[in-house]
Amino acid sequence: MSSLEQTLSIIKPDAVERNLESEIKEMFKNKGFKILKEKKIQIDKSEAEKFYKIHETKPFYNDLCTYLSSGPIVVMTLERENAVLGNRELMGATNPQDAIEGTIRKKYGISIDKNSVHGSDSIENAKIEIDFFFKD
Ligand code: IDP
Ligand code: MG
Repeated sequence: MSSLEQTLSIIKPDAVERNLESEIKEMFKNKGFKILKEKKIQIDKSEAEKFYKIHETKPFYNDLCTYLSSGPIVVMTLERENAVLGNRELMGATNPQDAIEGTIRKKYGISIDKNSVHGSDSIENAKIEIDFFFKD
């Protein structure tokens, strides 16, 4: 069974900094994703801490939040059939070294922390994350 879904994607600072925004959007479009909403913003550290709250007990939490707030990011609502899982597949493994050919992280990721993209990991979290960035 498939169903039309929305997911949140972020092009992270390392990719925006290398001007990879249009290449990455092209990869989404080629896989059938529609970009419903998008904005380029820079968030402050406290917003990054809120966004990544699920990871607050992890040893990398502080560095992760410093990093996400270190430069401009592009946040997008993507829509497609099975968008959540489809985006996770297109992104590839968290560590670019483990990502398979054809994925965004394989192509553009630098390291486990500078891995170029974020994508929601469940339908429930996608709703929360879309609201986080796009609720009026
Ligand atoms: P995901 O982005 O593939 O969903 P998560 O486990 O949700 O991966 O972790 C969120 C982000 O935290 C990752 O994208 C990565 O940038 C960073 N991260 C995850 N694990 C590590 C680690 O072991 N060391 C440093 N950074 C990490
Ligand atoms: Mg995650």
